Amino acid sequence: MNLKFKFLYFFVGVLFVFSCNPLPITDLSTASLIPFPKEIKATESAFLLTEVQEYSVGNPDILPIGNELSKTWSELTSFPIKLGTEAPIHFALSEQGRFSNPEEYHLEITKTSISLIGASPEGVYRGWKTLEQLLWFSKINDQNYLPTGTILDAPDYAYRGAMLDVARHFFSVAEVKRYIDQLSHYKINHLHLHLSDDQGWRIEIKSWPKLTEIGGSTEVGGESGGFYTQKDYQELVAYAAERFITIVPEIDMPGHTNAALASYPQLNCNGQATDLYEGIEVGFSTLCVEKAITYEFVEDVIREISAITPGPYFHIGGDESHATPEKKYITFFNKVLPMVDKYNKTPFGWDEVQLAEIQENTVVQYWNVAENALNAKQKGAKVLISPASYAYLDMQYDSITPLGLHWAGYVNLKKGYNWVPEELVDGILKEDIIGIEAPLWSETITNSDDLEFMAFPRLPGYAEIGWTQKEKRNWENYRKRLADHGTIFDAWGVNFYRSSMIDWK
Ligand code: TNX
Repeated sequence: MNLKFKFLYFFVGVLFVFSCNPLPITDLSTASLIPFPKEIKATESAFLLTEVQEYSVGNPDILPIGNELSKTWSELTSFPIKLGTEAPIHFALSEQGRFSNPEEYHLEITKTSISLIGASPEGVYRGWKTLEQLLWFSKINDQNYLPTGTILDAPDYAYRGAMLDVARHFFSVAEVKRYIDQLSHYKINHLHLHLSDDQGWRIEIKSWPKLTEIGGSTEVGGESGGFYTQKDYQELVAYAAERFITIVPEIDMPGHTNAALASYPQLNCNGQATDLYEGIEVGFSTLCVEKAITYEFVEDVIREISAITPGPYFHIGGDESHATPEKKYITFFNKVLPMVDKYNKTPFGWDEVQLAEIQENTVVQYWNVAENALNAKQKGAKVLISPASYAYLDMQYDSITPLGLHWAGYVNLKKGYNWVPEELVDGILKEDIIGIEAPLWSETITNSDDLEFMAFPRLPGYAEIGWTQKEKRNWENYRKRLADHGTIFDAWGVNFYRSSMIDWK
């Protein structure tokens, strides 16, 4: 062959290599998604992140999610995308009636497009969080593409919650927002705030200002405590709502009320204010059930908080009221539960509250006594599953965990993950359960670092128990996926516990 032809062949060869650079073969079905989706079909090709400049949204209601998409896309891929029309990345709402669950979504990634369709803005948001995890995996694996395929997804349980005790130790607005961000990544949709306890009253009540002035002034260990103004609280509610998370406010009563009893002498049967309390004992305080002023107080609190809470629930506590005789406890809640209805909220209480005349709309949070959960069901109430021995984020992982308690046992990663809400209590069936919640009590937890050490990596496991059907959950598979999330926790700066059960990367 003469030299001219050799050159030509070489030139054509080079062109071929550059123009037909084959796309990588991928497998969307093995992506380390948490919570794991209902249905994944892989189409084994790739969507190149380098080739998009625009996204579009099909409805103004989902513009804020589009904004979040473009911000995160730029950060994770370093290729900015901006809002356009008929762009290759498109977020939209489904036509009426296509999906039955408001959180349902359909994500389709092809070689040239990404389409995310949600039953509602909430559904789009949940799907966006799936896409966001895929973007993270591309980043941590140094890949400039996403795997192709389709994901059809919807949650198993409607309520997937976390609880934060801001009473034993106060957490600032910024710290709570940081937790809300973390929860949103795992499709958690409720944050229950335990706003009062013996050691602190943490929310401004305008008609009873000393609650925060005095009752908010300390915390466990005697630090200066703190509280949310109603404005702060509304800011948290709004921040959570942007992430499709509903705040559930709790005012614990009639026990766990020393902070209120120290603030107002008239709430005590003997008319004398108690001392502020900085220890961690439980069960010694009670509101004075006989006094009329107790009910004026409780109603004012329910009214003021309900007025700034758009979510449907008001949690009235009711746990460990050991200083309230049972008859009085029942009298108290028979008066208080209708007040919650009066301010158009659904009453929520710890499992003991079933002793009172609960109505069918009540949600009973099973944390300790199975019989309470069963009785609640028999009375027609719904049950939220939060068993201390499986789902308490303040339980130590093992005997050498530097933070936390162990009265309900140690909860290592496998124990925390490997259980089924509807198989926990004989007689409590799936249809009786609204969902699951993982509470974090803060006797030993003082800041975001501590919080994250206890919540991560257990929290994603609870998110998966609430979202993913039990047939799709498997510890061996989960522990592999979680290992990839460790790299993401590091990138977020999350102080997580490096359990030896996981082969962290
Ligand atoms: C029990 S759980 C409590 C809390 C404590 C927690 C510590 C529940 C309804 N009551 O007052 O903070 O144990 O794990």
